[in-house]
Parts: sequence; structure tokens; C-alpha cells
Amino acid sequence: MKAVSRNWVASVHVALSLIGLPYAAGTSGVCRKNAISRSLFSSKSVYMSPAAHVKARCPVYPGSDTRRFPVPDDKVDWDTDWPQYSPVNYTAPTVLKKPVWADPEIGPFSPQFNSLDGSVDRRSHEGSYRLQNGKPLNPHGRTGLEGQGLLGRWGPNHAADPIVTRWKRVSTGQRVHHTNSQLPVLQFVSIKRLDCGEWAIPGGMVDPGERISQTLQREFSEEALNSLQASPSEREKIQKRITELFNSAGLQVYKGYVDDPRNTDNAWMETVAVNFHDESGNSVSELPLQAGDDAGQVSWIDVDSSLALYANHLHFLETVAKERNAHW
Ligand code: RP5
Repeated sequence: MKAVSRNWVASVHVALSLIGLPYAAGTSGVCRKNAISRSLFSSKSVYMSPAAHVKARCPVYPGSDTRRFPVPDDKVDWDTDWPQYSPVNYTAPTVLKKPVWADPEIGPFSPQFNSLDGSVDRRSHEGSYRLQNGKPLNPHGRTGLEGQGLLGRWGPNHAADPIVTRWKRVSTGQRVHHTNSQLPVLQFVSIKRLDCGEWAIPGGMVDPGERISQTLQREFSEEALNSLQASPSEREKIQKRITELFNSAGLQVYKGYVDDPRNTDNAWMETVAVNFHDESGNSVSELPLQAGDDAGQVSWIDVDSSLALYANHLHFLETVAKERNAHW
């Protein structure tokens, strides 16, 4: 298993450098703007600047031809008067079909915002949010589009992001240090999202009533190890390793708003990102990665500031690298 795993890792690196993913050419793009501005919740948790609301204003709404009303930086804040603001109304056909995971139209339906509404948590990690005409207002400001978009919930849509890391090692086991920073290189498990083709942390939505710790482990198992497809004996082996790792003390690196391209004026993503680190390299590092339903590919990727990742996931990784004194 060990030899197979190491060879497999080596071939992934060759393949990645050949296809050039997910590294950005010379810049990490908008995510670089998501500077860590202040501590929140604990010394291990950080909050991005409220101005970091860039992907949530992407010109064309994901999965559609709908164009957002353009919102310049100085008009993001709801408190800035802007009578000309005329956001496009869009709720995706998948959401309009009323699947179990989605809220219906506001009107006859009036959920308990800013509270635990039955098993649906409508509280924001960032405190109380405002309502306008019975609809919640995005706490990070205007996005140029109102409605639910692709998101199931009006208001916060809660996710959890498991950041599984290990040290990059040569075949003899020594850690690899980066030639520029001289610091050891971390690797994290990344998936290539099927919806947009971007590389991302294998996170997912918190089911109603589910604990964040359960979501973290479930999403990682489903998306990066494809445990849903495994035979019962394989699944048992995978679950044992995963449970050990996820029962270890995780490092919470972020809790709050996600600069997700699916966000709207009335619906937005929030997450809790937790780092689980395989220090010795003999826990999940040895499990064969296999992409699950929502992932086109899955891979161990070197942690580096030049990565181009979905939403503001790069920002979470920066915190992990700095906390673990790794190359960035
Ligand atoms: C992001 O969307 C979160 O950070 C998380 O990674 C992901 C959850 O949405 P799905 O992957 O379930 O679509 O905002």
C-alpha cells in the first residue's frame, strides 16, 4: 500500500505540472484580496475583510446566462445610498422545482430568520443580518442579483470545509523544503468541482440537524474517497482511518462568509473550515483518493500562494500554512 501510494503521488505531481492545474499564472487572483484582517471567535480563527466580496459579484451568474447588475467596490455597502441599483432577479430552475433541500418563495413562506428554525439553522456566523421586504440581506453587501440563485436557503447556507494536510516527502520519507522559502511544503486534498471546473477544498453543505464535525467527515469521505461506492470491507477500512483523523484535534482556520460565486443579495454561503493534519504521513495519506459524485478529480496538491482555487478557499489555506510554519 505504501509503495503504491508514493508512486501514485509522484505521478500526480508529474501530471499536475503537465496540465498546469490548479496553479495560477503568477497570481492568485481575487483571492489575494481576501487579506486576513482581524481575529474572530478565537486566536485560531480569522475573518476576511468585508470588502472581500469579489467572486460574489462575478459578471455572469454560475450555471446560467444571467448577468448581474454591475456593482462597483464603492457601492457594495448597503448603507451607501444608490437609488439606481436595479439587481436582476434570478432563482435557478433546479431550486424552483422545490427539491427538499430548498426553501420556497418568500410570501406564504416566512421562515424564522436569525434563529434555529426547526432543524434549519438560519443564524449567521457573522451575527444578526438585516431583512428588507421580508428577505434577508447579504451581510457583505450588494451582489447585483436578488433571489435564491442556485442556493437552497434564503439567508445563510451553511457548509463545512475539511482541509486534510500532510507534509510533502521524498520516496525515502524526508520532508521536502521549498527552494525559495526553505520551509517544509504542505500538501492538501483538493477536488476539481464538476459544476465549474475549479479546484477546491472538498467541502459540502451541512444537512439540517447535522453537527459540523459530522459534515466535515462525511463530505471528505464522499467527495475525496468516494466511500459511497466502496465495498463494505473497504468502506470499513476507510472509515476507521478517517474517524481517527477527524477525531484528532482539528485546527479551525475560518468561520464565516464565503466569497462564493453563487451568492446573491438574499442568499449566501457560510462555512467552518477545519484543518486535520496527518503529521506522520501514515494515516489518510495512504488511502487511495477517488473522486466522488460532485468531483471530477481528486488530488494531493502542494500548498502555495500561487494556487487558483474556488471561492476564497486560498485564504483558508494561507492560514493553515502560516499556523503550521509551512511554505506559502
Ligand atoms: C463553498 O461551497 C464552501 O466553502 C464549500 O466548499 C462549498 C459547499 O457547496 P457544495 O460543494 O456542496 O456545492 O462555498
